[in-house]
Amino acid sequence: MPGLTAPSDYSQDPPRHPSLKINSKDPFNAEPTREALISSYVTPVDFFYKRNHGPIPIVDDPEGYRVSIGGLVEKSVELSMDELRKLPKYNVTATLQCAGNRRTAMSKTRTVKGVGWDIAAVGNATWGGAKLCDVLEIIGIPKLSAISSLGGKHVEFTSVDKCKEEKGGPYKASIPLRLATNPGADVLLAYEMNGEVLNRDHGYPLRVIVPGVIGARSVKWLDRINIIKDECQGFFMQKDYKMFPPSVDWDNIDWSTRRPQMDFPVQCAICSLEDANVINQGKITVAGYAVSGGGRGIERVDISVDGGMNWIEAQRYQKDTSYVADDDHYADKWAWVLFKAVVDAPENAEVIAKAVDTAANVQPETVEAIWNLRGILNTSWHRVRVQKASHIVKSNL
Ligand SMILES: Nc1nc2c(c(=O)[nH]1)N[C@H]1C(S)=C(S)[C@@H](COP(=O)(O)O)O[C@H]1N2
Ligand SMILES: [Mo]
Repeated sequence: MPGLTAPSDYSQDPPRHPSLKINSKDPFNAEPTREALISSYVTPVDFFYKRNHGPIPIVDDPEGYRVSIGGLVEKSVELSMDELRKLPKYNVTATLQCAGNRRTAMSKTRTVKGVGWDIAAVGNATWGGAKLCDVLEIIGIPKLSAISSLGGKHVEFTSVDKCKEEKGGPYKASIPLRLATNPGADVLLAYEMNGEVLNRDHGYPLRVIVPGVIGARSVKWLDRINIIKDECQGFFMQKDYKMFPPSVDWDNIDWSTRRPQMDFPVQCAICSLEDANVINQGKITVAGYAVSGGGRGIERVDISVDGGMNWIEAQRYQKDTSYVADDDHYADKWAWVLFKAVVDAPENAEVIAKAVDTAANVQPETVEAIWNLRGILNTSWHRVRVQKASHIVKSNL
């Protein structure tokens, strides 16, 4: 597509904030420190995790850039950024979370394959752009459609980046048409992040944001949007980002037995403490984030300082808690909740957090119960072991 190209090496990747913890340099995969992650409700772009599978594409001609939209429909179009900006603009605050968030901890149970992430492969941004359902109307697909006139049931997003998993081809993924055409699902073609033009790492000039769904479906650097019959056949839909039971390992895996993961489950993590923090006697602050997928909000966050015998409820914070009556939801339904509890410092114990979402889904107690060979969706109770002594990481809540 004109305007957008992909380098074949990493020499033209953009500069990044030096405080990020780099989990892989080429491709660049990095997350903020725990402390930085909860220092603000809306995650600054610099501290937002970066998850790439190849070198960052370059927009050589912003005026000439077009995204093509077509496939199993009678009409196809090519839209410029100017044309996209003329459509109604929406700002949606949504938490993006990589399915690999907390993978490192899962690997401690049994080795898993994938980039090692601590607990910060997640961020909460205000995304600005056009709704995908409005764009699909231009090619003749009405709102709330499950199938297009020519039999398409998925919307496929294709980028231009060169990924080794795709044998040098571009990253791609799809979502069901019924999700893409649902105005309430808030699927965006985003060109802004936190009120600024998207930067290169996060998808400049245009990316998809699928709120409540694992980050892998929010394709960056959009080249084409195609209505296709069934789900996308790309690597990241078929041979990755699927949830397997603990009994499946590399010698007995059959990828075709599982569906591509879409919604993420209820999740939370403590960010004010590091493992093996040595703490003062007295009070400690247990603070972090909680989020659930599919538009399910967070009902409650429970904290224990005695290994899970006794629990207290944490305070929760969201920016906008107003109720939207016409659609029966809270304004921040896609966004995380920050939580905080001030508790007596334990002698030498595990501090635990677990969240409950609005559907009363809970996090699993152990990582063993949800171990899977790709190490995705580690949503087990978040545990931090602290010891008594002299240093504590302060929370900025
Ligand atoms: N084109 C493209 N889109 C992509 C990816 C990618 O490597 N290439 N990574 C995906 C994954 S796995 C995640 S978690 C999110 C990360 O988005 P971020 O880097 O803006 O945080 O982008 C998704 N979209
Ligand atoms: Mo991801």
